[in-house]
Amino acid sequence: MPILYSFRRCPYAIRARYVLAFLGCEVVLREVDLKSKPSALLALGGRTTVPQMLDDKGNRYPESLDVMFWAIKQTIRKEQAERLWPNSAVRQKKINTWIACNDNRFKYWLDRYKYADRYPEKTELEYRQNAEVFIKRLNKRLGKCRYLLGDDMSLADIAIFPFIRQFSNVDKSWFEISEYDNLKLWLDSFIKEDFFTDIIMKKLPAWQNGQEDVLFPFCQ
Ligand SMILES: N[C@@H](CCC(=O)N[C@@H](CS)C(=O)NCC(=O)O)C(=O)O
Repeated sequence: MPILYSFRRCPYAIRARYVLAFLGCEVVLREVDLKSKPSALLALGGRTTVPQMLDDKGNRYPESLDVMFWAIKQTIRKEQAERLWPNSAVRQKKINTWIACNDNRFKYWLDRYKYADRYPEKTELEYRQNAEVFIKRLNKRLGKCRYLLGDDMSLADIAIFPFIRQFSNVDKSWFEISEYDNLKLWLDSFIKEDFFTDIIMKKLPAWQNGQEDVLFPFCQ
């Protein structure tokens, strides 16, 4: 069975676990303590960020998107996979563009907004305002349709919502009264579900070498 190194609160790991669970792809889950990474992960060499997956042939999937696309390819839930990653070059390009904006631009400002004290060049408010450029785009788009690409949830939604969850948690009371109502509804449609709280975000102790395997998704 594939092995997934993961960290519960990491937004990249959340999106990888979400797609795996949504598409019913079973893996052995190893919760990593980022301050003391297990030697089995370090021994892989090179990139040791999480999420990181090894399939049963020993192939390595070092990034969250690699894991998500592995699940799309492996799953027997072909219809659901096709909705997440439609067989249309135009739609795939749109998904990639949304994800690139999130990963390459929004994440930069999000990190600074979250840890404004570590980046004294600007104020927390300025960092938030920079992050809000993407927030506004999302909110506008979600005023037109339920998900970023239309009526169906796609890989773009799953790849992005964990980062918006982080954004909303920096100043919860501000976010709650903010003008971003479409975004709030969309975010809640992910994070208020039992699927999210009980399966994706289930708490686990850090993995110890030799312990019994923890199979993920837990149960559906
Ligand atoms: N581009 C990577 C980013 C993964 C990443 O940065 N993960 C963080 C946790 S949220 C991590 O492993 N940090 C520990 C480290 O950098 O050593 C992906 O998509 O998987």
